[in-house]
Amino acid sequence: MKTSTTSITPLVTGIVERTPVYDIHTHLYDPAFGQLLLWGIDELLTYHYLIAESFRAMPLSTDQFWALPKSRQAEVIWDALFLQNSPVSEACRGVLTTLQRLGLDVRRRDLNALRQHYASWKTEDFVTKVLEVSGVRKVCMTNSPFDDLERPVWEAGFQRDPRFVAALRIDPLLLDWPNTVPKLRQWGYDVATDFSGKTFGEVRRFLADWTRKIDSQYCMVSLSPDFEFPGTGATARLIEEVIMPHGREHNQAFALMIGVKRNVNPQLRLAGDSVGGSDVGAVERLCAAYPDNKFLCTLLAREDQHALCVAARKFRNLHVFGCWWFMNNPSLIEEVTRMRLEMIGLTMTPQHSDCRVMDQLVYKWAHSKPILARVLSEKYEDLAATGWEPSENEIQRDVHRLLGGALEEFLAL
Ligand code: RAT
Ligand code: ZN
Repeated sequence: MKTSTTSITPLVTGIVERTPVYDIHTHLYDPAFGQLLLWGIDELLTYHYLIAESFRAMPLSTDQFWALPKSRQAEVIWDALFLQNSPVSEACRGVLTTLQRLGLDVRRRDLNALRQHYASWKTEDFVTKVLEVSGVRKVCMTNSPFDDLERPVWEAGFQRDPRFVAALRIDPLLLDWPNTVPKLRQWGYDVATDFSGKTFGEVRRFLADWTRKIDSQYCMVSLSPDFEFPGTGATARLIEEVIMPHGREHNQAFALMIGVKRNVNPQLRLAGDSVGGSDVGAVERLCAAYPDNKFLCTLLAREDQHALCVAARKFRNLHVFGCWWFMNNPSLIEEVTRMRLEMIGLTMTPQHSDCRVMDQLVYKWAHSKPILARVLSEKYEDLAATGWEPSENEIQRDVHRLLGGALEEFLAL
């Protein structure tokens, strides 16, 4: 059955709302990881996006702030960003959307009442509730064998929760090779700082072991604006000799998240990173040099988004994803999603959540989905004006693709 053009927006909105999401990049954990899976009101309030904003609005010095226990940090952020100012920023609004959709009453502005409400939940039930409320069917974690809290959990083994899939994060390997060598040696891999002997083969064995151990969906790294390829440093060398052959052998796409300037303000700790323009040419050269490898890419700088779309038009082995971090604001999501649909159609993943706190799934998707519905409706209306009216089935198919299905297809190829 064809739909009439006048009803397209409500229809699309309903389909987008109901279509379950595969969230392809988060910092959430399978509940088996215990304390590593963050959730609750104090975690929401001490999200690093809010920490960065709160320093602009509160009287404490950074040293005074960091000396506080987490519950006090949450209180001073609540005071600075919610009570002393109206919480209009995207990250602040996100806290309120989350609480509201979880059934809490935000009108009283009472942090302790919110805490009491949270106290009645158990982790397992809370995870299920959040996945249900946010409409998320599957969550991709970020899994680092170099994380001393995470590694032992994998090594001990556990019963996997099928709603949480893994992705292998390898920043220390590619960005801090000299300090990674001793670790690899300690774990039984015969590697040398100067890449001599069996080094490349041994790093491949390390990646293969972890890819299998965690059942990795893809392999990922975040890179600074000055990332170049080809290059003479350890990063480019390891990409050529290790990551590329590993990717082909184990069908592991290589996800590049480029544009983060780490630690521009060290006093802010995890909240102290910034943004810089990247060289999209480096991504194009990788895609051209390795046509049998698959690449995922998201860029942090707004000004790089157009060039990345152009690159994706040239390389079918490049899958563009997400509005990452500083891009994850309604005005920018709308602009970028519209541009991507216009330039590469449905062969991309417009959004991922990057959640660090379980509850955030609720707001990240509640805020992004209406934008996607709006932009998509506009595009269908443009089609309908030609007489090409999309059917309900076609819309469902398209939306499934945009909410994770396209990535699943790309990775399965
Ligand atoms: O978005 C974030 O929370 C950042 O801190 C980073 O973790 C970033 O998403 C990354 O994966 O490096
Ligand atoms: Zn991330």
